[in-house]
Amino acid sequence: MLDRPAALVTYQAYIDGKWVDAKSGKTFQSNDPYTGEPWALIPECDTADVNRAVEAAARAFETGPWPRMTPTVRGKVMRRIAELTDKYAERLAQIEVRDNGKLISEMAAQTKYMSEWFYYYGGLADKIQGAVVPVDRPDHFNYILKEPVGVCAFITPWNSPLMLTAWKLAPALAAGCTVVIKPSEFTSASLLEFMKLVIEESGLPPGVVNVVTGYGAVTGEPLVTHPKVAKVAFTGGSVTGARVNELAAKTFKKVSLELGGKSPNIVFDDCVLDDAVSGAVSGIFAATGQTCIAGSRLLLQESIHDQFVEKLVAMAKTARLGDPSKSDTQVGPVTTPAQYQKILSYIEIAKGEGAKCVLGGGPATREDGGGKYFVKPTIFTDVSNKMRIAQEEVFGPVLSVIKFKDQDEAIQIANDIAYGLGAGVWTQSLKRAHTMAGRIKAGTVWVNTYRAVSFMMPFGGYKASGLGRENGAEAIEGYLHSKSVWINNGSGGGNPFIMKTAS
Ligand code: TXE
Repeated sequence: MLDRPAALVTYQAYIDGKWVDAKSGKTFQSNDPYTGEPWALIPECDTADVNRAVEAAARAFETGPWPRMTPTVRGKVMRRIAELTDKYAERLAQIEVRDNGKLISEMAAQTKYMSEWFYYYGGLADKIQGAVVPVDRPDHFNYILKEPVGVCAFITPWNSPLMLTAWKLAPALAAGCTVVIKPSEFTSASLLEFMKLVIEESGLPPGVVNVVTGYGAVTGEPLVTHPKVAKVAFTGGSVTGARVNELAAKTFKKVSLELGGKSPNIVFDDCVLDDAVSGAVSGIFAATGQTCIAGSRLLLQESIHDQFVEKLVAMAKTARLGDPSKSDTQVGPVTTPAQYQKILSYIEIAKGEGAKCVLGGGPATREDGGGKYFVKPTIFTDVSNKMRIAQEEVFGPVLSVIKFKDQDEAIQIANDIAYGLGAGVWTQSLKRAHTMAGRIKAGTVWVNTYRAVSFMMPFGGYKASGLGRENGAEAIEGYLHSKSVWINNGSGGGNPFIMKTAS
């Protein structure tokens, strides 16, 4: 269990290798979602601080050693970052639990696994290769140079603060970019600890990674609009993502967006029932449902619907609510008061729409094992895909169960949504598994599993779930320019008034 000292911990921002207060001297409080009490003071950075951080990152990119050192040496520094991440994984997990209320069992696994991103992309640093292209012009030698894009801005959310930063930071560093990160105002502490324990100790040159803390409009907007930022990588809600995309477009930045979801978890009558029940529970109640990949629409084939719901309710009912820092807790608090209110309001919307609440359906009090910001694991049946509870992201422990007749109807319902982040399929038929994987419009399809992610597999969304991909070898392309180089080894002759195309 976490030791929760009463005194507030004071943090500083990290700019150009130095710990600094916001220029205005302003701070704001970060709350422990389990107790509802403030536990940390975070600097409230504004445009002046953002400008300082971007200038530092720009200097580090234009004249500093990081983009200039050999990629092999860059890879070695990244391996050091990975080793230090491993070393401090437990400490970082504890801070995340204190700041966002996720379970220690989940966060400890996450922070431990996080080092793999730095090992993997550190290993890729000296495998970023251009190409020689046999262009169809005599006497020409052509090649493609891969170059880092420059200063990158990361805007990150509160649900997995460090992990979602690592997904961006590791490929950016491997490419030779420099970075300014703005974490969520609800969960800044773990990143600041990461800077102290890992980045400072790793020997990364000053200015390569900077952190400014604060609110979206005050800190985030000056960052995503700064003319010296070349790329924005954002994870958060779709509405904010659209705004960030619009702002970044004005100065033609590269943008990647990992946004919301309303993922279908589809169960066919030929599945292994107990596995699918467990997969449905994990899809929606793990992390208190506060994940972009939550399997929040459970599509059940009508022939197994009643039996499945019975088993599902029986399993979900046993979930142990409580202190997220206890290793046997299964459902923790909601991270923010606003999110708590949002979840409760969606429960009321679902009831008003005529969905049938078969489990939960409101706040969980201390008597239920909960506390201040706890919501009971909630299941609605008799949901139609047209209802708001089926179409809109709740981001909480609220499951909508929708019936389907056959495979075609399952596909139609699965794709009839603005989002396309993930999907689960439960079947023992190999043919059906491949057909579903091909026909579902989502960035990830899991068959007979759910919520699996790896640094080696691309992750991202279709439609309102985002732009671009993180993870896997291809993610590094998002941090690179391809430059075409043309060397004419022949004469300079030819008609100067027409474009030089193939001879
Ligand atoms: O996220 P926001 P919020 C969803 C979830 C949740 C909703 C709102 O449904 O209920 O989004 O949550 C920064 N310019 N997800 O408000 O606003 C902000 O400071 C630049 C899904 O917490 O998306 C934070 O750092 N930056 C999700 C980050 O954007 C701005 C994870 C994300 O905040 C900004 C979290 C602006 N104008 C919430 N406004 C997922 N898909 O994983 C805000 N920010």
